[in-house]
Amino acid sequence: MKKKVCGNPRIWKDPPGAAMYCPGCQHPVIHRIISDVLEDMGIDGKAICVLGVGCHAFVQVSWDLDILSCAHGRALDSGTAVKRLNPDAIVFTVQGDGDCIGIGAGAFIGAMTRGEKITTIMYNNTNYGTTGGQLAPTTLIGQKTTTTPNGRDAAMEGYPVHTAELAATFRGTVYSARGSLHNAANYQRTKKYVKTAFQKQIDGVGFSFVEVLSACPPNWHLSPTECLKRIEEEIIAEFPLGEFKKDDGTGI
Ligand SMILES: Cc1ncc(C[n+]2csc(CCOP(=O)(O)OP(=O)(O)O)c2C)c(N)n1
Repeated sequence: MKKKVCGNPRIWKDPPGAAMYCPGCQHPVIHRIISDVLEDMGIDGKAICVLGVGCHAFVQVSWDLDILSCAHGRALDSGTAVKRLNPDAIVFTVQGDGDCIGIGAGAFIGAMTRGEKITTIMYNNTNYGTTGGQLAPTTLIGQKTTTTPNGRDAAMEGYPVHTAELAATFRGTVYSARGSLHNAANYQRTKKYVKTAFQKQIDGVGFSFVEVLSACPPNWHLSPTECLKRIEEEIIAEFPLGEFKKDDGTGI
């Protein structure tokens, strides 16, 4: 039997939309992981992607896939409808941190409360990337953004939200993990998390979630290499990596 050992995934358009991203941005790396996982699992033919608004949503020019673009933050409301009307489809949302746990927090919590059989991949670059790097719920204490020029101050702007840990507290969530891409080992681990999340949807047991840390060189005012160092030394200290929940939907 022939086994493919290199080349682009089936849904990856030629040329892929990676060219739309700033140098060192890791959003297209997450797109690639999702593409590979869908193909490896043989579910790319029945996958439907529901998008929020933001840099993460530029994936629509990379993928040859059924895609629904929604208003900012509303991907999980629309994704709910798509999944309920197409229960055999693999429905997943691609969302930024601002989209998912900022403006879309209500939709996110609603989907987990109902235990929708959807998968969400949240790209956490600790800011609102597209609009110029404003404070997001995930911004670190002390981090300078365009709306916190002196650095995030907990007394003024509150503390960073730990989305993967929060997701794990919902009974309707059966899988929650956080990965990063700052080295090869973590790239592989993140790929495994994405695979497990889709498997939970195939098993039909509930909502599955993966948060992935993503470098944002222009808004962090760092070089791509410095961004990887920041993730390793600073961001993981706030947002630890790993699986926070993995169950079979029985709430155990
Ligand atoms: C209802 C609404 N509010 C605000 C905006 C403006 N807006 C577009 S993208 C964006 C930020 C996206 O940030 P995030 O979700 O973190 O994604 P990233 O760009 O970092 O991938 C905002 C505020 C919008 N398009 N619609």
